Amino acid sequence: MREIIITCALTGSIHTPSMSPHLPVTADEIAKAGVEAAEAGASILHLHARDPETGRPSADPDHFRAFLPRLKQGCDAVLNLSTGGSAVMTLDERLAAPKEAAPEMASLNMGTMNFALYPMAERITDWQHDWEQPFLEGSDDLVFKNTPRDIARILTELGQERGARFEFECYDLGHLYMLRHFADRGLIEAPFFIQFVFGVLGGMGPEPENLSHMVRIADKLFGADYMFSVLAAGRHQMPMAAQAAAMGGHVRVGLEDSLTIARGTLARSNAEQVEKVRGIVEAMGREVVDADGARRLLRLKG
Ligand code: KMH
Ligand code: ZN
Repeated sequence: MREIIITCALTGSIHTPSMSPHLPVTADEIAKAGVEAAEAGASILHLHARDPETGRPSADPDHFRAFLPRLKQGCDAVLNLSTGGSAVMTLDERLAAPKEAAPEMASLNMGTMNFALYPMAERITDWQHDWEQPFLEGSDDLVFKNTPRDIARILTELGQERGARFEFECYDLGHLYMLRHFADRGLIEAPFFIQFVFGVLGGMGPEPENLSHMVRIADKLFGADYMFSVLAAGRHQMPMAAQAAAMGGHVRVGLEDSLTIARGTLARSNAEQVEKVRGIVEAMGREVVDADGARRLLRLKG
């Protein structure tokens, strides 16, 4: 495929404000980061909210309401609300804001897994040893719960009842079989937009062989009915994006996934990462689509 979608994940729930002064936290910062990322070439914005007082990840619909209208007004990008939230939120909490907002797109994590954050942080701190890691304490006992019943509920309440389509987050091979199961149950329709996630301890490691194998099995399970995108944590972000682009896939960048722009250098903004990945994929002959291009490719409700 010549056309390529760039997703930008603006803030997430893993990094803390003390790790980078550029991580967007307030509604103003998230809205500004999203508009800039869209101007730089991101056609999808993957969104989490934060409590502006503490910087902590938030599931509070008020915190989403504070930036969603501004993003809609300021850019045309597809708004993709996380249903993953953070591993310490309940599913009811994770679903509250997406149900209210009824977005075109939502993330959907395809299995229950460990979600350990120490090694991710270590990979980041390979380059910046003095960063604080306050809320990472205790992450060696976190279970990110996404049971088949949870997945079915998200598909029903956001997909069937509100018309959202999904970024299917697959951290491991078994998640592809879970996706096939839901396709067989008739709860999802092609084309499936699969986000391969690399570098979370509990999921697959950021090895080129893992991406090749995921694509090989996805080809067997879904044939022409799917597209893939790649996100990789920390310093693996750009190399794995380049591999995805070389293999005909789409790419995701953003400060949710990596705080740096190069070895030892913090990214000054989400847009800076979008510009960088755009340069890489265009140099490889791929054509970055705008938001309407992404809507067409992914058959979004618009
Ligand atoms: N933070 C990423 C590793 C979600 O928001 O649904 C995965 C993610 C999950 O983006
Ligand atoms: Zn996310």
